[in-house]
Amino acid sequence: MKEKLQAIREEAIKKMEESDALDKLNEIRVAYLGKKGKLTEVMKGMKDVAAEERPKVGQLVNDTRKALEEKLEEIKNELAAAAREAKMKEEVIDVTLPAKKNNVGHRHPNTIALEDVENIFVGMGYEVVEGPEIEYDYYNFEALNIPANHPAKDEQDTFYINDKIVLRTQTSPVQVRVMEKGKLPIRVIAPGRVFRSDEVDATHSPSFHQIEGLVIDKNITFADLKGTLAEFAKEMFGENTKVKFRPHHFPFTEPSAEMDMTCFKCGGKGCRMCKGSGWIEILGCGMVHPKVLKMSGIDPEEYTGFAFGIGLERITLLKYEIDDMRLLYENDTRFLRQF
Ligand code: 2U9
Repeated sequence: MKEKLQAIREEAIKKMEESDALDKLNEIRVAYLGKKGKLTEVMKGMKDVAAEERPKVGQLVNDTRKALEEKLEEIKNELAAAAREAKMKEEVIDVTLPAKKNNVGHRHPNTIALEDVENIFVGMGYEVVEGPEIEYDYYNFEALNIPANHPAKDEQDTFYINDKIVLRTQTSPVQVRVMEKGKLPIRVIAPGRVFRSDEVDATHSPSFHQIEGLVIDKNITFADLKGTLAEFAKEMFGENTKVKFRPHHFPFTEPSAEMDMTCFKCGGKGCRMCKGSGWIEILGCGMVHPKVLKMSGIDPEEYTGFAFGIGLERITLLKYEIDDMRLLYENDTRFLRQF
C-alpha cells in the first residue's frame, strides 16, 4: 500500500510538472484526486488493510492527497502567471508611436463673419432677435409698405406657400413683430436665412442670409444712422475705413440710402477688388417710413427710427476675398479648412 501510494504520488507530480496548460492540469486533477481517480481507488482498498494498520495508511493517504493538492495549486499559479505574461506581451502598446490625427471641425466663414457683425452691434447695446423663415405675406410685405403690385412680390422673385404665406424674402418681418409688441425704445439686429427665387451664379443663390438692424426712439435722426454705420464699418474693416451715402429708394424707409466704404484692399486708390473705383457698396439703410411705424402701432409724431440691411454673404466674400458665392454652400472641406 505504501509503495503504491508513493508511486501514485511520483507519477502525478511528474505529470503535473510536464503539464503546459491549465486544462491539462485539470485533467490530471480529475485522474488522481477525482471521484473515480487513482487516489480514491486506493482508499476503496482500505477495507483489505489490517485494522491496526488502517490509521497509519489513512494518514499516508491524507498526506499524499495534501501533497498533490499543494503541488496542483503551485503549478496552477505558475501556469496562470505564464499565461498572463504571454497576454501582456501580445497586447503591448508602443507609447512612442505618433498619435492619430483628429479632424477638427471649423466654423463656417459665414458664421465667423456673422459673429463679428453681432459682436460689434451687441457692443453698442443691440439685442439679437430671430423669427420664422416661413412668414405671412402681411409681415413680409404689407407691414413694410410694399404694395400688392410691387415687383418684389412677383412669383419670379418670391417663393409662395399659398396666397397668404411666403418664404421670407428679408428678415424685416422679425423687426415688424418686435415693433408690434410695443416695447420702446427698440435697438435690435435680426440675422437669418432669407429666400428669393434667383438662379444660382457667382453672386446669387435662392437662399442667403441677411443681418438687418432697427433702432426706434424719440429724436433718432439720420445723424444717428450715419454715426452708427460709420462706426460699424471701422470696427469690421479697419480704423481707416471711410463711408459715403448715396440716395436710394426702399418702400420701408424714407429717406433711403446705400452706403459705400473705402476699399480695404487699396485704401481708396482703386484696385481689382473695388473695380478701380476705390469704393465698395456694403449695405442699404434709411429712416423708417412713418407708414411702417404707424402700421405697427407706433406714433411717428413721437418716435422716429433708422434701419439697415446687410447681405451676410457679401460681407463674407469681401472679408475673405472669395470670388464665388457657391463655395460657401458646397461644404467642400478643402475650402472650409482654410478659415
Ligand atoms: C423695418 C423697417 C425697415 C431694412 C432695410 C435695407 C435697407 C437693404 C438689402 C441689403 C442687401 C437687402 O440682402 S440685401 O439685398 N437691404 O438695403 N434693408 S433698410 O429696413 C427695415 C426693416 C424693418 C420694420
